[in-house]
Amino acid sequence: MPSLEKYPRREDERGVLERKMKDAGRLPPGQSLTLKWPVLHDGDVPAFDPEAWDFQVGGLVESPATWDYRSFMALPVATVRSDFHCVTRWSTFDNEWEGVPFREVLGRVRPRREATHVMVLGHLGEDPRGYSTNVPLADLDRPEVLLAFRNHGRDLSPEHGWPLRLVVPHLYAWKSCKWVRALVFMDRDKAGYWESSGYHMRGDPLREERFG
Ligand SMILES: Nc1nc2c(c(=O)[nH]1)N[C@H]1C(S)=C(S)[C@@H](COP(=O)(O)O)O[C@H]1N2
Ligand SMILES: [Mo]
Repeated sequence: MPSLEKYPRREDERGVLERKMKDAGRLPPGQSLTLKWPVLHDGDVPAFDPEAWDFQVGGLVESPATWDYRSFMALPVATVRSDFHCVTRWSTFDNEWEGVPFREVLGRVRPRREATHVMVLGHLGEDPRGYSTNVPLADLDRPEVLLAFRNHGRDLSPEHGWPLRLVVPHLYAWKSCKWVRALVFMDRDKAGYWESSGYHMRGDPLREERFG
């Protein structure tokens, strides 16, 4: 009899990895591991024009800033390995992201004392500020939060957010705004795109903060 172990089925591999993540406390409740990297967003994938692209930071900061593409890409970069949890119940693990640490931006714009939350704005179809998601400042002021442009050593594909996306690994993935273009610092929490239709204001997957 030929050994079946020579021909592991993909589902077995998936199940084994999922069990491993569950045992390690890394699989949030109600989530399942996928070996694929699904594409999920509202609207069309935007075209990228490096001449027109900019990244704007305003609201309650000491030094509002606008970077063009070249100057943003000149900021310090880091590589972070992290997990990713979509509220539609799939999770991916040990994703290697490369990008500008969010803290590099914080250090340059210097949030004012009153700033408690950030509205993150990104493309929705043709509108460069059409998608939005609100995130507590404390959840962005962490070393693993990146403004990312590469995944596993490769430039992001357009559908995964090229040229720049936010990655907030410890919150549900709708907070990880693709095609990110602007940040607005606020002194209170305000609902973004999905949060306005009932998604949770914070979205911690370990607490299953999906709705409300
Ligand atoms: N601009 C924008 N960013 C977005 C979304 C979106 O609709 N528009 N969807 C979010 C959701 S719900 C998820 S799960 C992740 C998916 O990222 P991926 O397509 O790279 O897997 O992107 C998030 N970022
Ligand atoms: Mo999602």
